[in-house]
Amino acid sequence: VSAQQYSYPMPEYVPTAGNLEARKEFQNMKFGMFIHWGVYSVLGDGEWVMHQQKIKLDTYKKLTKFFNPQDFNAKEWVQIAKSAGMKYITITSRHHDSFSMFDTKATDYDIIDATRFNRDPLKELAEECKKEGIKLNFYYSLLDWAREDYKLGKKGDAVNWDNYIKFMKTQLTELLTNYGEIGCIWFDGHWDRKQANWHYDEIYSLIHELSPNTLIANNHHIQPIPGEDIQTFERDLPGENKGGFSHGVQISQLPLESCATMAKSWGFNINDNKYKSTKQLINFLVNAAGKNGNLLLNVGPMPNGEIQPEFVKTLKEVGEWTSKYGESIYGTKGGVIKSQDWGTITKKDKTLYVHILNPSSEPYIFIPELNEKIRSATSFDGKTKIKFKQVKEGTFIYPQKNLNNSIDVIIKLIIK
Ligand code: JFZ
Repeated sequence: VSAQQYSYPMPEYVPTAGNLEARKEFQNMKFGMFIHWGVYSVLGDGEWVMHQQKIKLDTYKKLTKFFNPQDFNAKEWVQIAKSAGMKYITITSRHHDSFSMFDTKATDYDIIDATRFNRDPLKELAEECKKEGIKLNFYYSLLDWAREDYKLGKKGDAVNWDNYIKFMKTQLTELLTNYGEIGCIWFDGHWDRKQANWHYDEIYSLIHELSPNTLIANNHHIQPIPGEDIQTFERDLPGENKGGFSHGVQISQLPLESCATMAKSWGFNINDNKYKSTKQLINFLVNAAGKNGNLLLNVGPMPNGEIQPEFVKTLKEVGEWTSKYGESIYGTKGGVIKSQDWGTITKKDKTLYVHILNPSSEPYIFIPELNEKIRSATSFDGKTKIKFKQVKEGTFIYPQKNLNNSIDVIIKLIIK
C-alpha cells in the first residue's frame, strides 16, 4: 500500500504572517501533553471500547450517567504538564464515539446536557492554560460512530453528508470562539473514509478565517493537504513508519509532530501496564527533536478526572530531566545529521548538542559529515573539555567515562 491522496481539488493556501509565526512557536515548544478523555474512560478499556466490544449506541449512552469526574481539576492537569516540561496540551473535544466533551449547541450528546457533571472541562482547562502560559489545542474526530448523518445509506452512499459537514463546522466555530485563542485543531479519522469528500476546503478555510493563527493538523497518514500547518506522525518518529500507518509518506516542510502513548492505550485502560520508562520517553523526545519534530505524549485520565499515579510519577521524572537539560531541546532545530546508533544532534545558533543516548563500547563516537569547524567541545555544563578530532569524513568525539549519565550524555559543540 502506498500513501493514498485525496481525490478532490484543494485551493492553494497562503498562511498569514501570524500563522507562520505560530508555526515557529509551535516548533520551539517541542513537547506537549495529549489527553484522551471521554465517557469511554468509565469502562477503562480504551477509547475504542464502543467499537471493539460492539456496544450498541443506546447501551453506550448509559455511560453518560456514570461519567461524573468530581476529581477533575484543571489546575492539577496543567501543573502535571508544566512540571514535565510540556508547553502545550491537546485534548479530545470529541472522539469517534461522538460524545462532545464541551458545551455545544449542535447536539445534546455532550457533557453539559447528558451528564450530571454539568461542567465544561475544556472551558476550565482553557482558563487555567491561559493563566499558566500553556497553549491549548483541540483534537477533533472526523469519524463518528453515533450520528445518523455520518452513516451510509443502503447503496453505500452518504445520505446526509452535507448535514454532517455542517454539524462539524458549527462545532468548530464554537471551539474557536468560546475558548480563547486555540493553538491547533488536530483532526483524526480521515482514514475511515479515504475516498470521501471531507470538504476540507470549507472546513480549513473556516478555521483560518475565524482564527488565522490556529494551526491545523490532521492525523490522516497521507501527504499534507493544502491548508494544513503541521504534519503528524502516529506512534512514530518523522519518516520512520514504525507505527505502520504512514507507508510512503514523505516528510514535508511543515512543522512535524509525533504522538505517542505512555503505556499502550490512548484512553484510560485499567489493564494496560506496559508503561514506558522515563528513559524511553526522554529518548523519544530527544530523537523527535533530532528529527526537527515535537513530541505529543498522551495520558488517558481516569473516569474520576485524575491522571493515574503511574503517569504522574514518570512525568515528574521526565520533568526533572527537561528542567536540567531543556536548553538542548526547546527552541532547537534538528536535521543536522541522520540518527545514529549512539543518538542524535540538536542545534541552536552556534551550539550543537550531541545527545549520546546509547554510549558505544568504543572510547569515541563518530559524527558523519560534520565538517563545520568546531571551536570547542565541552560537557553540557561547560565545565569539562572534551577531546575531538575532525577529519574529512566527519568528527570524532571522545567523551570521558565520568560523564556517564544513564539517560543521555550531552556534549556541547560550539561551531564558528
Ligand atoms: C487514532 C484514533 O483512532 C485513536 O483512538 C487515537 O485517537 C489516535 C491518536 O489516533 O488512531 C488510529 C489512527 C489510524 C488507524 C488506527 C488508529 N488506522 O489507520 O487504522
